[in-house]
Amino acid sequence: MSWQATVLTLFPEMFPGPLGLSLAGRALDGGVWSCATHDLRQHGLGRHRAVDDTPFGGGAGMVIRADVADAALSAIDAPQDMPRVFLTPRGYPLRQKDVSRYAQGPGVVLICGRFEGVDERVLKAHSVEQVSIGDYVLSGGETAALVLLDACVRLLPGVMGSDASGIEESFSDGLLEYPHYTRPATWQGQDVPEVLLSGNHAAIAAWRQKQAEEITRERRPDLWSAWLARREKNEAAAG
Ligand code: 6GU
Repeated sequence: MSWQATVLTLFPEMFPGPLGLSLAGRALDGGVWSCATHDLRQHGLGRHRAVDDTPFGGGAGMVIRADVADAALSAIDAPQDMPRVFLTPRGYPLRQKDVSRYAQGPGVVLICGRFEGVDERVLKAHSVEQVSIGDYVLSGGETAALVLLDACVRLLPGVMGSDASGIEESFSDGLLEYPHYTRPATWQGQDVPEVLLSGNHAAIAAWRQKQAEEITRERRPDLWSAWLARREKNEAAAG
């Protein structure tokens, strides 16, 4: 049984988009995963197939109607244990652990909103998780859905080379990665850090660890604090 993505959207032609190319595209062609779309408009009401309406309480924008979203969610053929995920800037932040959980399951049903969002009642009724991919606003959930799918598909068995698990670990240990260099050893007057040419594997590992720590402290104080706290806890536990 292959991993199954089902996407509810007003723009089905946006899928698989860039995920039809490269590694994800090869895995799609090879049947490792599938990507089905359902056009929300098919469940729209009246001559204009309206999917949205004005918000109760007033305010700007439009909201996707509960009855329309419910009809779309009820029409899809996905097992009950498959997560339903609504992509919204109001959601819980998407983390690697969430991606890993999705990738390990049978697949995901993704709901892409436009406008101001979807009536909250239908999200509750269908136990829909709400997820955001970062602190900026996109014009719709579709590009966020593509990001989520990319992150999941690369974890599916056979999609990436054997180095995939290593790349994963380096992020899930809580630090950003150290910088990389290749030939030429001198380029426009800049030398590669000498230790990397030394052949001293212990010294290289120590240099990379220090770089990872410094870069994390500088760029991501949030990750750095969490990493420090975890290290202290581990040291306490080790006695
Ligand atoms: Cl999931 N959707 C939209 N529209 N904007 C976002 C987002 C999602 N995550 C961050 N910004």
